[in-house]
Amino acid sequence: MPYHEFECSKCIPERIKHAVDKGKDENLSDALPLGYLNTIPGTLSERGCAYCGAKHVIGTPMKDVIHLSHGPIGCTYDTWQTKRYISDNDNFQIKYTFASDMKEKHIVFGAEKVLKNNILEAFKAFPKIKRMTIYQTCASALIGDDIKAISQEVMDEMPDVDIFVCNSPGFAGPSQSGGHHKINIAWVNDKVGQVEPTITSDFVINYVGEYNIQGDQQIMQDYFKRMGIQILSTFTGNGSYDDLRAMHRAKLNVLECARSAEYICDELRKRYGIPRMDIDGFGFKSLSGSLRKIGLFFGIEDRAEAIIEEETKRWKPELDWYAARLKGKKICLWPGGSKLWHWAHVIHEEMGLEVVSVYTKFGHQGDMEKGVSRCEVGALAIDDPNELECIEAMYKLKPDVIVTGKRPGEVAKKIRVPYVNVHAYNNGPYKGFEGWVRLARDLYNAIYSPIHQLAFVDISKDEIETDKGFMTRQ
Ligand code: CFM
Repeated sequence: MPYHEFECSKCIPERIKHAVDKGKDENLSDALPLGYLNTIPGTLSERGCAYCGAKHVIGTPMKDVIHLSHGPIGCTYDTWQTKRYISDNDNFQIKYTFASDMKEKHIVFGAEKVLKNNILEAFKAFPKIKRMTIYQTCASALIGDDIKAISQEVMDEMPDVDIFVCNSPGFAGPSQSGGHHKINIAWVNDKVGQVEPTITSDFVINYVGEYNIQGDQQIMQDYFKRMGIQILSTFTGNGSYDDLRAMHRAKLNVLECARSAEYICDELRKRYGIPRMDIDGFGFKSLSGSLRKIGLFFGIEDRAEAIIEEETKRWKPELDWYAARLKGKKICLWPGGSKLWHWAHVIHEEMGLEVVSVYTKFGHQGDMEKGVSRCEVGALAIDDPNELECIEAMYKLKPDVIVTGKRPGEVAKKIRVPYVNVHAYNNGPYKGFEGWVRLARDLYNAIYSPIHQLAFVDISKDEIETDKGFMTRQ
């Protein structure tokens, strides 16, 4: 059913252009949904802000750093811990969160003094940590506090510390994607080139756009190491601040999430001549192709083939067990940006699921283009869907499972659609051969869990009465 016939599209007619039924929509069949525009006032978007994109997505996975927000406490609190980007540094970066705790009086009189005190206090409290990132927020940006000047003052007084400042307030873009861009550029401008690494291999890479959700990065790192590749830095999952200052010495940038980190790869290519290679760690087929590509680049294809063979032999039977049980089940995909197209085809080809919708919170036009071209005919594609659209679409599409984040996921559960958390994961990692099996297992557990029989709304019935008439199924 075309989206423009949805009841909720009548509330905000401008939203119609943000949705397409692939191959079924008479008015829009040749078009893509509009994407990466400012959120339409009145629609309750599920997007994050540019501060969140800079700090929460990209900055804070760095493991040996005090991450401090210069702003009200809520900004820090809301970006603390929810993504489970673990590290081998005793998870320092997710255990603690730091904020200058701006109050109304600071808005009037300025907060530079309070910021400096906070920086010194934080270093004093954790004397082994000598690196810090500071994130501007809307509040500190609007009053114009000069964070860089304060940081320089501290670095002059304490020569053994280094501080990175990210000026990406919440309003610096239509969504978290604006913050990805800002922090990519700030890092390459301010920090890359400051540390000279020890090179131990002929095959040296930066592994970029990978955030180590529940250990994703460590799984992939294992494959690279078995191929004899030296990983100079990881941007930024399980990443070390000083390793990331040495990114300019890699021979190749291996880029996983192009949506969030293509900017730094493109800059490293321009400034240091390092080529960019886009890869994909999700799904047996995509991952095998990616390892082959890297092998080919360095002339070590045989090492890649050996890993592919060993891992496939080990994990394929388990994947097939789940695929036999997932076959024909309907799935809604609602990630942020790049998982949309990383998953749109492999989840069907390798797990047998029917992809009935592809939504993106903040994907750009290119992300939607790739997602729509890879998913099946009839799938509903929506850019930046709001909660109402999501609920109505679930009533119409009748999915067996939705993969999304916490907020929409909890709503889905209430209408008896099981959800798997693809932002923080249920029981990841989901990358790598074994990770892909874990995702299949979590989808299987979600769909077949008997708990759903106890829910208070039965989505299999057509006459659902709610206080919102439009939720009644046709
Ligand atoms: Fe890249 Fe990400 Fe994603 Fe993203 Fe994200 Fe994420 Fe995501 Mo949540 S960097 S675009 S801003 S793959 S946090 S690890 S899961 S929305 S699809």
